[in-house]
Amino acid sequence: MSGAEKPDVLILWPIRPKAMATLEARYRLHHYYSAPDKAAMLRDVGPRVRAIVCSGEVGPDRAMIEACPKLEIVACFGVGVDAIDRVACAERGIAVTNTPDVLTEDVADTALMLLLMAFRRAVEADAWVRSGRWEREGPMPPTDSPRGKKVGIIGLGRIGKAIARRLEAIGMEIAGYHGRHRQAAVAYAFYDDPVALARAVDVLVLSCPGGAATRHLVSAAVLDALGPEGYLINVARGSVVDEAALIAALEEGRIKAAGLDVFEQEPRVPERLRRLENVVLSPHAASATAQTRDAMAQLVVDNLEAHFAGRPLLTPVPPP
Ligand code: NAP
Ligand code: 8YV
Repeated sequence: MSGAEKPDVLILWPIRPKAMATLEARYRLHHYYSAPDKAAMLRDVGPRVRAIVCSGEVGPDRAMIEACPKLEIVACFGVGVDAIDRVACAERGIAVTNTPDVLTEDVADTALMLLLMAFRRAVEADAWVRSGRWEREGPMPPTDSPRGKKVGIIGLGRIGKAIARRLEAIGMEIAGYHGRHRQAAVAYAFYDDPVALARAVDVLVLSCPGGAATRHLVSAAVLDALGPEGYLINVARGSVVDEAALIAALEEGRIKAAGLDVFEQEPRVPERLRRLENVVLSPHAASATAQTRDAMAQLVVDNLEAHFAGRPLLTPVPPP
């Protein structure tokens, strides 16, 4: 492809260095994420843009899609595509791709890590040593054991099942799951009501998509059903939880603790949440190992290559 023919690609989120170098060689990149005047960049290059690279966190809304009349494909560096206005894409026949499977195991590891850190009060234990409390005051009080505790999973898909495997391996019981459908091949109990699932378990794990359909699925009522001995682990999206209700429940001891990788207004995390000792916080990093992020980035590169070569996409997301 000669320089003049290189398709214009708008970059909303810089992916991994090697993949960015490949994209740089093949396309005319427009680095929207770092543009000092984003509106001016969109006005200037929007009419030429044929592809957008975005992430699980930042995707094109309807206004951006409309500003790119030649847009053909949105390649998401992430499996969750809730940041993309997929209805606006479908109306124009714009393809959407994501990065399923390659991140499943690392995200499930993070859910297990957050769960164990919350149960074993790992942040407090670390501070107990560093601050000298161990020397001054002796051993830290005992924590909770996860063994034998009942778990409910909201979103028992690729990641939810990988989490279930890990939790069973450490002796927890998967007592049920919630989703839009009962899964014929799954033996765990299906709950069509998240409140009923929360009432039946000690730990609620979230691994469903974000977006309008799941907004505040975990409400004050769900948290109250989980109860004062209950734990919440969220590797899904911040939007799935009513964060104000969660903060109140944690502050008032109406649930015991939480492990959170995702938040409603990332990267802003409310001060009240940051002050709490019964919460473990992670900066939306569940897939963030160098190896997995490289595999995700390669899928972005490969999907764009397939699209511009007229070949089938590797990981297309069906229209909503
Ligand atoms: P998946 O295989 O498509 O699984 C999604 C699961 O959620 C399915 O079991 C689905 O079951 C359920 N679900 C879909 N819509 C729902 C709704 N409205 N209410 C309740 N359940 C619903 O996807 P995956 O690869 O496991 O990824 C799941 C999600 O994890 C992503 O969409 C993303 O939000 C999140 N994620 C987060 C990170 C991170 O960095 N923290 C990384 C990767 C992924 P039904 O079809 O029966 O509803
Ligand atoms: C990433 C994610 O944090 O895959 C997803 O849905 O949220 C994560 O893997 C993100 O997409 C990379 O910025």
